[in-house]
Amino acid sequence: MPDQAIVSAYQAAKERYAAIGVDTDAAIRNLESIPVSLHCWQGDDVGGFETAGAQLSGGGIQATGNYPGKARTVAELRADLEKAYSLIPGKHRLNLHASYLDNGGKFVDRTEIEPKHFQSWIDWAKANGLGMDFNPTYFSHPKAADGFTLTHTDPAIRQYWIDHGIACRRIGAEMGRQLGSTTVTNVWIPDGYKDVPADRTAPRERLIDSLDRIFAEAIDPKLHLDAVEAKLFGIGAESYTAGSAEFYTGYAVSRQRLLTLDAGHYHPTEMISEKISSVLLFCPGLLLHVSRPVRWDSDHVVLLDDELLAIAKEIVRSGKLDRIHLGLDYFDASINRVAAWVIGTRNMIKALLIGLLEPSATLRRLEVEGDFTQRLVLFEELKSLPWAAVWDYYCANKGVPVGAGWFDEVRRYERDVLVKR
Ligand code: RNT
Ligand code: ZN
Repeated sequence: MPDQAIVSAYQAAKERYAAIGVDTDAAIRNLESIPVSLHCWQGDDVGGFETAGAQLSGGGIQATGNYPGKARTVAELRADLEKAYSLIPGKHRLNLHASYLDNGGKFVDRTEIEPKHFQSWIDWAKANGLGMDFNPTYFSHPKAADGFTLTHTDPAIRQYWIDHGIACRRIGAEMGRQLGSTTVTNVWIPDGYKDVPADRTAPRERLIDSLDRIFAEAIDPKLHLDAVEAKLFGIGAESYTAGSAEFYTGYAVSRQRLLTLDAGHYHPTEMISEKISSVLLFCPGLLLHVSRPVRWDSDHVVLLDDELLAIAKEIVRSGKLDRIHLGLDYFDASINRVAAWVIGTRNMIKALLIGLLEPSATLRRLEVEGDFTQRLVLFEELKSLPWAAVWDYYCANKGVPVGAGWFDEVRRYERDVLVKR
């Protein structure tokens, strides 16, 4: 049971919200039903476990920093994740990349991977009450070293990556089946040109063909859903990205797949919060990669900033939570990696709570009536309502530390476990 101070603060907050027509108990009930998919790659700087000491290479993405304690094995990554989940209120998910397979120390090529190479992850997820999401890995591999995968001009290399995609969907479906919770498998490829291309069309034609081949096998959507992730540019692919926003919007709509919106994959003043409502009108669903771009697609830890709040509010306002899959995507190696997970995920959940505490019916009525003055008054007033008391109460009820107390636990873990690696 939460202590008395937390309960009294909650009771006071409940009354304040009730006065504007918001039921805080209902908001809490809704909040517990929204899982966030934690990205495995924050734990080891996108290294993976294909070979001992594997490191992120290529793909136009980069983790910077060398904070001590990076997970080097499947067991270490699981221990770190368990620590993070224990400090985050609610039941969530794990988002795994194919390169994080458990191969028992024996190299398995990406076209050869099978559900059995992920069985220990599935068992672990089941034991921890987590759903799973999945991703083929189109980087950190000799066949991706020149920056091209599904758009490759060499038919053999392109086929290799198509086969990887096919293998990953089967694995994703098996995760969904065993865990009884739909797995979203997200295709992101780095393919693009550093300098101005002569032909922007041909790589995109090859990409359509590759994706169609990957998705050819019908899979029960209750077990598994496909998502495709657009991007603007990458390091070394500054001038052209085959899988651009327009490309994947067209692809996802025409093939009725999920579109992935990553907060760092658009022009700097373009916000994904603005895109959610449109995508939901045309695609069967949406996968969010909540991230934070600083000047570029830098994948900084998610803060409780204006854009995070805008994303969360759009998710809630859509009323289409069953079609929105919520994942995080950042990797900061310059700070404690477990803390990075906890900060970003707690912020995401806080933002959702703030969204759920909106008096949406009133705001919509004011808007329809054309009373934009009062709409603005209410929006501004909401900012100082005591949502933090509801958040503290939620954390206490879920048995996770209230306030920054969770960091003591991470410090202890750093001292006892991480620095000894
Ligand atoms: C890269 C994409 C992609 C990756 C992960 C590791 O820019 O955002 O989602 O971050 O697949
Ligand atoms: Zn992403």
